[in-house]
Amino acid sequence: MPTLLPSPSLSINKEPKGVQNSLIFDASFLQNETSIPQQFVWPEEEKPRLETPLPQLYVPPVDLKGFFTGEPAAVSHAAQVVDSACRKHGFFQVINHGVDSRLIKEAHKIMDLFFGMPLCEKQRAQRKVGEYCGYASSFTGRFSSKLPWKETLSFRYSTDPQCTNLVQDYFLNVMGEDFSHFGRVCQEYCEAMSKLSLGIMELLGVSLGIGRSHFRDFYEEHDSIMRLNYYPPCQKPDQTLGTGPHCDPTSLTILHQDNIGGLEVFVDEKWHSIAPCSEAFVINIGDTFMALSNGLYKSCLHRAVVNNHTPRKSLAFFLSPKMNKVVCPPKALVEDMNQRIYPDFTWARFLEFTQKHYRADMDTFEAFAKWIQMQNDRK
Ligand SMILES: O=C(O)CCC(=O)C(=O)O
Repeated sequence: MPTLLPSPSLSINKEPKGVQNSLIFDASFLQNETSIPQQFVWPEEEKPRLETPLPQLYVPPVDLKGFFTGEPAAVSHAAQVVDSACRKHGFFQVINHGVDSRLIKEAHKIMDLFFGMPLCEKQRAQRKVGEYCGYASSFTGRFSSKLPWKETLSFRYSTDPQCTNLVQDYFLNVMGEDFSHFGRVCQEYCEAMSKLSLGIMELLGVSLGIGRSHFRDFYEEHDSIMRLNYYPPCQKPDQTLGTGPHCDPTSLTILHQDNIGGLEVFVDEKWHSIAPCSEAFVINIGDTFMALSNGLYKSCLHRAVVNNHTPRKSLAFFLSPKMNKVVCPPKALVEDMNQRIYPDFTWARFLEFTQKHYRADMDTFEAFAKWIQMQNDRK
């Protein structure tokens, strides 16, 4: 096994005496390393099997144009396709979604610029401990393990009237004037995602038989997260993962992946790949919407693999309700045959829980319920 030696890729922070030295992921160097640090090597049973191509998951493309215009046959077809995909695994794709392809291309372009900068430049937006916004790459201590082979840049998008230029202002504050174009593109992209997510909420309302407005109204005000994922090449792609297996705790994810491929979904006890399609967004249901649909729609385990030749990019918009909104399924989805399975909760509480305790191999809501109980007992 390679030893973790100080190198240009792994800048050593000299911590105060008694605190473990830490090492930071610098893609510009690490992508050429043939022996990858132990912290990035995943256990045998979780490593991706790259020698044989995975079966492809059929993720039905849903044509949103007809749905948005309200053409009855198109509405009923879209609802039926979404319903069957969401009951099985929660993944589908949308095409003719109304998001300008020039905006998507521009977003990919500025990602290349950002992640292509030297590490010290990117670190101007460094994520602070306990926060979810900012630039993050793996931070390795001696005992860290199963680290993802990627860099990310995350920021908040909110519909709060006080936050009209939240994204743009964020970049202006942390990166300065030179990043005003970058901030504008990210702001515009989030606005497009916000609009699209509300359209998809209408579709989910129709597919669940409760009408267009219920979920749209629920999410009309939202407090969401945008994350740019950048996966540098890795010389040992069969030993590591770009994003480890996880379910999204949020409500709905809208993902745009470039044409490299790497997204995989765990369905019927097997990993399946999702072929990239630049005209489509991949949509998946998150844990919060699974609870809101009273378990009818599934939030499914997924991950991303890396390769040894080309960087891969994806843009993920995670729709979430306002922090204090109580997540409770509509009465029409609760009946004798389909009793309540999840407790009422606010997104703020669930977010806190997932940030502190999330593990891919646990039953999230069982653990969440125990955590709430424990906190109540302490009062
Ligand atoms: O990059 C991808 O394809 C998946 C990203 C993802 O699952 C995430 O950011 O949570």
